[in-house]
Amino acid sequence: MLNPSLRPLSEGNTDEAHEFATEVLQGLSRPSKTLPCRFLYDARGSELFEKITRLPEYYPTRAETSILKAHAEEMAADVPDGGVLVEFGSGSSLKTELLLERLPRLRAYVPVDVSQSALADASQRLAARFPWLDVRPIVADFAYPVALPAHLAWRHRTGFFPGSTIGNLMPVQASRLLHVFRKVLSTGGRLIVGIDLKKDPGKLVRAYDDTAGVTATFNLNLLARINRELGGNFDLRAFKHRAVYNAREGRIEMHLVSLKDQSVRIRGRRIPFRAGESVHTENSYKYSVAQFQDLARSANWLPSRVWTDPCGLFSVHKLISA
Ligand code: AVJ
Repeated sequence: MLNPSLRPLSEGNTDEAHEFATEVLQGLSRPSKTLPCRFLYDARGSELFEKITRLPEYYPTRAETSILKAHAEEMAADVPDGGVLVEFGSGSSLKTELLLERLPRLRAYVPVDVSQSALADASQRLAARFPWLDVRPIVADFAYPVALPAHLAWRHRTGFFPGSTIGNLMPVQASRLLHVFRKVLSTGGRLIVGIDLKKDPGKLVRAYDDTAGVTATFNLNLLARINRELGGNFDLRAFKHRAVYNAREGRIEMHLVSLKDQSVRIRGRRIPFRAGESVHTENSYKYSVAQFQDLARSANWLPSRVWTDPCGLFSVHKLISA
């Protein structure tokens, strides 16, 4: 064991399995069927998403990484010596290394994630690579305010939320999340947040419906997960992945479309599907720079700088807590 601080602290304790069952049955009982997108990311789903990030059609990860590589110096410039970097939904913390390389006088790094194993792996790797850094992982859902370890309480905080994860949320929920981050990061705190930009709908749809079918497998894994964990009997060949751009809402939508009239049993309940009926599984909102700045202002953040890649595919914003 390296350092006892690397053992992730746990906050809250949701009953995952029970919650999964309840929300699946609720979502599939609605007139327009839905399944919450956070359940896409079990171990298999996270592995498939990792594969998505390497697909030729899926530009966001590469575009954001190129922005971080080109501008990490400027992003790190006003993080004060002795400050703390808090990452929300840190996962494998790969992009974070690009910032940490530029922050030799950072005091502590606090990755927050629901996956205890991802946190433990990333924390060990970062502690080895940046030995001066106090790495303090917290197992928690970033949708709720987390308390930083007491010895870091008074230090300046910078938040990091890359990956366009905020695009999963409806704008009102995104605004609420930015309010929560303000609470965690305090007045004067900073937030560096990545968000995908609006662009040609054809390019967007191809990014979410790749020719190799990885995104289809990722989406269908949600049904496989219901079969595995809730004893469901979905026939995965009787549902088809569909990605559409909803221009009115400014979002990519992922759906699973029933290819025939059928019914499925889940936890002893029978759920009917008509041919062509769809289950809405995920949204990925796209923002112009001005739209995202308006969203930030709605949550009392002051837009500061914005960086984009040369092709204008993706944006990284720096916000200052008002
Ligand atoms: C992880 C939410 C950023 O919206 O681009 C990718 C999820 N879903 N392909 C995105 C996703 C299908 C991804 N985020």
